[in-house]
Amino acid sequence: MAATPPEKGAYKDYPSETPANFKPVHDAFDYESRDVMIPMRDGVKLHTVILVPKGAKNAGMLFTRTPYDATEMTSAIESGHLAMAVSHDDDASDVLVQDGYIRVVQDVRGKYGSEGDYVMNRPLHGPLNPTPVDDSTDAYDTIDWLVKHVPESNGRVAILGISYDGFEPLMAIVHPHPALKAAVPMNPMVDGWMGDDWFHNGAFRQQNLEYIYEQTASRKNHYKWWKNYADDYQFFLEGGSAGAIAKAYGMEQLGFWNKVVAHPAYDTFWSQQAVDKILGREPVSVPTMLVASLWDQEDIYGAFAVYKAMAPHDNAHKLFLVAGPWFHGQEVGDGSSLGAVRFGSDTALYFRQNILRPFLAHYLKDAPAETAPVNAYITGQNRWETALAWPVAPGGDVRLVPEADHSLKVAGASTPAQGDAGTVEYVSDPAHPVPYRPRPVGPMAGQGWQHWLTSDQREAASRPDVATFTSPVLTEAVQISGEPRVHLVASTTGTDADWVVKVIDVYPDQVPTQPEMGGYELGVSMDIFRGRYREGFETAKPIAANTALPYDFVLPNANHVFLPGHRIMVQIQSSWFPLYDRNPQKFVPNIFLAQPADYVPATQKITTGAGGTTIDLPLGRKA
Ligand code: PG9
Repeated sequence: MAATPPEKGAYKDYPSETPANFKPVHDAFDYESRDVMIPMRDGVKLHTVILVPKGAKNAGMLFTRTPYDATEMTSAIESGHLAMAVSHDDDASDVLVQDGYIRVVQDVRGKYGSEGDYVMNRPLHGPLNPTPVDDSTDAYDTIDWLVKHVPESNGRVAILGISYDGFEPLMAIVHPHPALKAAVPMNPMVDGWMGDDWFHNGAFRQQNLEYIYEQTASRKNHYKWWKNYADDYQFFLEGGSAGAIAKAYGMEQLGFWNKVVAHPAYDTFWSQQAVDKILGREPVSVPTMLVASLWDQEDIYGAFAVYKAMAPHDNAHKLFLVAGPWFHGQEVGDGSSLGAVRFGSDTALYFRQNILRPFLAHYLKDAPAETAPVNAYITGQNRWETALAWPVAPGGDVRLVPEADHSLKVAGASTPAQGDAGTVEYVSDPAHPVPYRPRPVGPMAGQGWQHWLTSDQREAASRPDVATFTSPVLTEAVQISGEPRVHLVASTTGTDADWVVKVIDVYPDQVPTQPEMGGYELGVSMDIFRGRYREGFETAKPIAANTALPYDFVLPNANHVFLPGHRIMVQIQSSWFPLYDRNPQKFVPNIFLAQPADYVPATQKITTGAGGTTIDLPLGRKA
């Protein structure tokens, strides 16, 4: 019999120094890490990391489902201390460690260590998803497995996470597992078209091309976005339409991108997966704390939208809302300041220790109930308030009326506008769009991106293509809570147009306690509206040129006090670049496919004064 040939490159007399299967020794760790593959109902196994503090008994489990790499999230620092291992963990690791919870992080299907196919924000089983599985069933099956296989647990699970990981708790509370005792969706992605990651009111957030590319080109995000520019403004300007740029990167190979291009309007592809609409039809059976950031540069819409949809049928008082003065996800970091804006104390630490911690302890450990239904931070005044419901509004509005002389009248909503009807005009040129933050514009990462919603709007006010209206100096505080409502009346020489409306707090010219805030123009609530959806989001329609037409939409929620000595400003412009793709201003059926010749300058005329543009600010509760 012939001898078995040696394995290629292996020499019996000179063996490898690397063992075939090394077993790390972690006896000195203060936790045990278990790496498991949990079977789902369709046989697909999901990679799950379970971190159990040594000596844990009867402990609650804090569960996160993520497309961002469970292994990375649970091994931030090489250390035997759990607190270090989860220190990059974006889900309030201090609370997790202090209260002795078991930490569970799972890769969603199709990402990193998990089997199965990846679909972006996989819609629930139904018209958009013919398979028997979705993020709700995967959460259910995982929780079912966890309560049977983690003997140190007390059989109670809370699911929490930020952004995409915040969308997951919302999926888990649809037909929830009975062991799911609490959910904390933080800055959740809820409606990608209406006001979260992909579009705002129909305007495409093209800096997300990078995200779509890296997230969907491979299971483990191997393919990295690349650019030959330092300034995204230049990159997107030279690249043409978002569709043209995507094509140049081979993105037609990516399933999700093709769906985005095929669904530029708010058709059933978007409305049927809008999580607020889904949860509006569900009972509120799991105690749920929605966490919103008032300057959320990614998902400013979702948490409030879900609250609005669920609150009317929250008969058993299981719904909670927290609104903090943060960028996207800042609540798990340092919340002492945001860009130039200082809060005088760590608002994120306050949230974690005084709002989140007792909430989790109540539902996972039977600690006394301490959490108010609504905890909202009042920006401008820098203090938390509690309330029974959101918005914290006693009713009534303050109406802002832009005037032809660029002044802004501040009146009661029922007061008819007095100034003469007039117009203010500017030329919007797609060859010179208005930057959304100072150039060079960095990518969707880093501090510039995190802080941009608080950046000084003086930059924009000094451009001729931004219409600016300023109130007199306020003699008393104006406190607002909720969504400003825009009734813009405007004409354009084009057949399509974008309208960006910003409500701004103008600081006094000199601020002795913080000189760099002198004259600062702080955006309090700002958004974009794509004019082709004036008559409805489902279908794009050309705009009648040279005709004053109404555009009605709401701006993101605010909870702010304009202090005496400050002024209120409204800015209106027709581009917010390069975050939002340029509107060609000549109507084309699908802007992703716009050609260079379609981009034309247009003269925009805002109707001011009586019968013209108004912005209604919902009044908040007076201090
Ligand atoms: N805002 C990010 C995201 C969520 C969902 C889809 C796409 C992007 C995130 O931070 O996870």
